Amino acid sequence: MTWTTIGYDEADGVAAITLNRPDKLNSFTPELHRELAAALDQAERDDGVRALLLTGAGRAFCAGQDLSSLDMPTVGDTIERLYNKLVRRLRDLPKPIVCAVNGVAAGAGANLALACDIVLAARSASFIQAFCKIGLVPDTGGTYVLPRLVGSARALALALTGEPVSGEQAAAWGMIWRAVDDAQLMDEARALARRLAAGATKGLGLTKQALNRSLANDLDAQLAVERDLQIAASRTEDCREGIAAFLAKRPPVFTGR
Ligand code: T3D
Repeated sequence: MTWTTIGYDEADGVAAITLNRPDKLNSFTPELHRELAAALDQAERDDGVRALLLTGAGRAFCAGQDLSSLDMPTVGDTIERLYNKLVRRLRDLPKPIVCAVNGVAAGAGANLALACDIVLAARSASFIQAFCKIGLVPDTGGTYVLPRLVGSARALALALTGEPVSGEQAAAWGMIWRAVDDAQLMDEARALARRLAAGATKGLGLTKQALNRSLANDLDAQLAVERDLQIAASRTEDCREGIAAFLAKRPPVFTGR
């Protein structure tokens, strides 16, 4: 497949997807949405892909919706059909997704990053809930994840002021996993994605599901989720291999099955 607004490559069990409209800070057009959705489909379908890495080309990660192609009368439809679908897709994808935030992540771009499973950011990157500056409301799951990640006080202040949060501050607040020196970001993110891809990836997919479901559950419901997902994990070849390797005092060789 030929891509025009993203880059896609597969190596070492990792599908690396790069948002690629650097002149417009990788902002979302309908074409970028289409290609990103197709890339996620391809990465999910391909058994050789066991982890994903998402990043941006150039100096930005993603500046959210391309404002020159924002169509006000169809905003609700665009949100439901494209942004909401994208967030659900990332959350439901049964393979771990690492996000490397290489620069500014604004509007839907900030919340796209936060919808991924493990987020690394360059120290110089920034997260901006830019919506308030153009009279819009945070979307792409921002009002769901932000208060859960940083608490209501910070979530509200970020959404109401649109103040940037640096990579370093985002890590200190628990909004992301880690801030990394700019020059090290892609090496660290690739190494992390490769490490996940070499792991017991069926189990990692189930783990992701368990943690995502816990956000809406009480303890009893979540204990039931853990029981059911543990049954599924215990039936994987990788679980058998992990236990056999432990007992034989050798490193496990996981195959993602
Ligand atoms: O129906 C729906 O789609 C609703 C959904 C909405 C979801 C949303 O994401 S709404 C929020 C949209 N995003 C924004 O409001 C952010 C807009 N961008 C900015 O505020 C700034 O560009 C940044 C803070 C991200 C970066 O600032 P800076 O000074 O580093 O760069 P810049 O000079 O502003 O931008 C560089 C170029 O990218 C420039 O183009 P030019 O003049 O060189 O040809 C700029 O126009 C372009 N650009 C940046 N962001 C967008 C964009 N072009 C279109 N849409 C953008 N979002």
